[in-house]
Amino acid sequence: MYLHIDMDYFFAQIEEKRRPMLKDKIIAVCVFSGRTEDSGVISTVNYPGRALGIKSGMPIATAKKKAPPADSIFLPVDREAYTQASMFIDGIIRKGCDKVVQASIDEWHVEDSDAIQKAPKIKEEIEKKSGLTCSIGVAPSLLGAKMGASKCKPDGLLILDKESEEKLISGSDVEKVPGIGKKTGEALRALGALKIQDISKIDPGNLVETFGRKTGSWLHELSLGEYKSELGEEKEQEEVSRIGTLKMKTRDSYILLEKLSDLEPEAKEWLMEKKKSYKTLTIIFITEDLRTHTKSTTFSHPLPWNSSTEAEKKKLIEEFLSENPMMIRRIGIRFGNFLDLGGQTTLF
Ligand code: TTP
Ligand code: MG
Ligand code: MG
Repeated sequence: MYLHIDMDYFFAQIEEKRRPMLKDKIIAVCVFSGRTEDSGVISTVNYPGRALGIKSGMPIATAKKKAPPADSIFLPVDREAYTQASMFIDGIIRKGCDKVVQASIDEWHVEDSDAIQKAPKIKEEIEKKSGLTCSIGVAPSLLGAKMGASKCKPDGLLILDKESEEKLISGSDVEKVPGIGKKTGEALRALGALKIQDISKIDPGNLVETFGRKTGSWLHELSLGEYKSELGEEKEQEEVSRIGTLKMKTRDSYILLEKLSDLEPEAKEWLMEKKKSYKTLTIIFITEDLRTHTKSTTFSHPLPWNSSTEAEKKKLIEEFLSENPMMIRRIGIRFGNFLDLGGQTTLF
């Protein structure tokens, strides 16, 4: 059996947990682009906000028109906090199950013969330890588990057997099935298939001709109730970072550099363990208005984890200070663009 675990209104739920008084208010997490005060899009919103039609990807200005100002708060993304929460939850899931693939920042795929027993326990454990709710679908296929989780959101658990899985998928509107995008959905509708089960009436040859061999045969199988599942490959970590709060707001580059030196060894733990080198160094600045800014440099040659980057850090800090007049509240360091050092372990 497969499990699909997806956190509920993830970024907004983390913000809500930090500010329990706002629980019944509209909490929208925003990607501010900085061009004007309201330029940018909604990253996610809690359920009171969804009830008013606010959703991910919507321009912030449009969302603000839908939300009464007294009842709503628009916050900037705090990616570091969400990544930390995601890593913490990842640890809880891996402790309970063997075959786990993290599919996105708030989503996990699990294959487990004991899934039905484990699912409620994992859900409870996540909530107890992180204070956050998730929704879990359990089904004979990963597609069924995924659709089950969406169906029981928020704070739900839905266990499907073969029969109820097939009922859910075959009775679903075509565009509600993960993997069927807007274009494919429209083309299927044009061929007369509104629901997955209707696809079985389309000649398979016609499907292959319209959608290509891979998608065409996948759609045909889907309509017959054949759902193949693979957990897929786990994506390797692409970057590591640590961020810290300064004792006081500052623009003093010496203090900023000192804070970075504290954070750097923690950020590099994973690099060191995996003997990786990196090509990109990023400094993260969170200014007094709580907005996040970054400054990066990419080296022409990969640097081993233990090389010194004092000069580059200083340069990035000075560049930032010259462009932005605000005080800095938190600062962080990120390493990315990894390369294996292979046999060159003598470097250490
Ligand atoms: P989702 O799991 O798609 O959404 P969600 O967790 O906010 O809500 P749901 O309860 O329906 O699962 O995405 C996880 C996070 O990814 C989300 O909290 C914010 C971020 N995100 C964006 O930044 N932009 C987007 O367009 C989407 C869909 C998500
Ligand atoms: Mg989610
Ligand atoms: Mg998700």
